[in-house]
Amino acid sequence: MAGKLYIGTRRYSSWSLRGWLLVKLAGREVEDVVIPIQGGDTPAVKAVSPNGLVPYLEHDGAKIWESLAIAEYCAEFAPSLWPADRLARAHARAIAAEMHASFRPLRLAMPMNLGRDYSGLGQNPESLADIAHIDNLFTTTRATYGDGGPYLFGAAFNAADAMFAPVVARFLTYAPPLSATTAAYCAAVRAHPLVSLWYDLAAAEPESWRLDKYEGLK
Ligand SMILES: N[C@@H](CCC(=O)N[C@@H](CS)C(=O)NCC(=O)O)C(=O)O
Repeated sequence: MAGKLYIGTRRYSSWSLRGWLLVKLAGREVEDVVIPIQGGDTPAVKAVSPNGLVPYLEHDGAKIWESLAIAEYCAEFAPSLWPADRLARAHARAIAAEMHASFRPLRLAMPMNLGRDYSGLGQNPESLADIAHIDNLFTTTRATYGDGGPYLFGAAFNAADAMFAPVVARFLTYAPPLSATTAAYCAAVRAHPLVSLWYDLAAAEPESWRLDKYEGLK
């Protein structure tokens, strides 16, 4: 093992899912260190991570925090994490960066929970505006670059898909209104072997890691 990837409770930690997917897609052999999070200010996270957040990757002497920086680091080993075509690559980076910087109303209204069916919950004008915007991003990206496969840029599940995978997870848990294209994309992401593995590992986590604030939402 050439290092460690610190991640939070898989059931809840959306940013950890991004980092973990990126590291796995890049074929980096690191130990996964799962820290049960308390949904902010977890002392065990603060003790290891430079920004007090997960994911945090230590690999072969490099120390990388922030999921988008992890994406770029992983792409140094696996350049196909970004599309080969210049225009497609620019678009992939733009939507990944937008994901990293935005959509706070959606994230607040629909916290990731991989073990619940919260169909119909979390819809307010701001979260619905985020969802409509993301639906449009998915639809236009698929229409422009997605030929030849089910993912945003076609056959390969890449860094942009990894950045949006936790949004897909929210769409599956909260079932907001979605276009047919986005619903099909969500099904493809959920069926990806690494996403499936993450869901299985989340389902196997101890019940004692569950947090009241994310369970029993109404
Ligand atoms: N901008 C950061 C966000 C990371 C983040 O907010 N991680 C959350 C978990 S999803 C966290 O570490 N929270 C601290 C805690 O729960 O103690 C990134 O892109 O990696």
